[in-house]
Amino acid sequence: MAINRRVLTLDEFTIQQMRSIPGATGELSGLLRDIGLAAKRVNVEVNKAGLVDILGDAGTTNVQGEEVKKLDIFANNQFMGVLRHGINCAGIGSEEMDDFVIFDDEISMNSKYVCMFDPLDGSANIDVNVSIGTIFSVFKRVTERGTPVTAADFLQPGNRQVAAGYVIYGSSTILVYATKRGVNGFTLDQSIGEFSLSHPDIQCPPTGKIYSVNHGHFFQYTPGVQDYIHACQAKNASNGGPYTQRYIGSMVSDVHRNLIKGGIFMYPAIKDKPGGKLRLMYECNPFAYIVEIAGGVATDGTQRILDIQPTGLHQRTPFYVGSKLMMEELNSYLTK
Ligand code: P6P
Repeated sequence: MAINRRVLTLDEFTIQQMRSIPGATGELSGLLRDIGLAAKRVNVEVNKAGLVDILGDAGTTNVQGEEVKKLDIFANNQFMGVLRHGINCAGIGSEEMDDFVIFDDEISMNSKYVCMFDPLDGSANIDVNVSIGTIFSVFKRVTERGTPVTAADFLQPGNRQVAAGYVIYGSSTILVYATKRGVNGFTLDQSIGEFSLSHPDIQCPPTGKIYSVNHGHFFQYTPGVQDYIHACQAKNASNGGPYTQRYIGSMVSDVHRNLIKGGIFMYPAIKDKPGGKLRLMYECNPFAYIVEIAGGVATDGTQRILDIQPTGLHQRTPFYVGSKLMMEELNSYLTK
């Protein structure tokens, strides 16, 4: 029977990518396949949430002081388990874990990569059936293989990522990942249980008509941010508008939509979050890497997200990301 080569599965795609890179060892491809496996297991639980006792709060709070949902813990355990028992990851940092986790068996310690995860972003939306997602970032370790990883392996600037991606558990389940070779999206084909290439070579449109921000915080934003939001509201057919405001409150969905259609997503600093709400290492760095590879821009309002030298696993940052020309217009307001 002829094999349908038109639609590659994630596994086929990562192996094809590996074959085209001289000297590739296949470890990164294997790591991405491991992440895809864990995402499929999380997807099963997310899709039946509400039918089984996995909704609601776990009765604990995480290092961020936020209520942990049962699905948060399940997702964290899935990604931790697959990577710990795989052969491609030496340790992980997770939103759900106070400190990074060293995989101290001999095979894991000999692995080349470490990962950062937000296992289930937007989990406050779980109980009301709004789409949620997983976000991940991959670094090559800087310490010697064969030894336990250290903080230095994780606290690298985002410009040293070798891959990053996200999974959206929504109307369909899609995994998007980027390497320096490009951004590609894979939709879970339930008939074969495989992520299949659906969005090859994703490019972020240079401009768009969607702006995403929480208007409820408007009076806490700086004048520059407020002026840019007013400029978005004033757009009309004569100056690239009219714009639409879209804000789901689930970062993976908001940024994914704007990546595909063109747009800008903003989470500025506010009074009770002067350093911003979103985390640098496992939310902003991965999306900044993906969007930049796709042709967009990501800053903290003053510098490239990917150039920030991290000082802590869970540090936060103001976050602006999206279409190049829209980000340039935003910057003209922030630097006035
Ligand atoms: P707010 C979800 O909790 C999250 O971390 C992101 O997914 C989302 O973009 C943001 O927070 C929403 O925050 O303050 O607007 O509800």
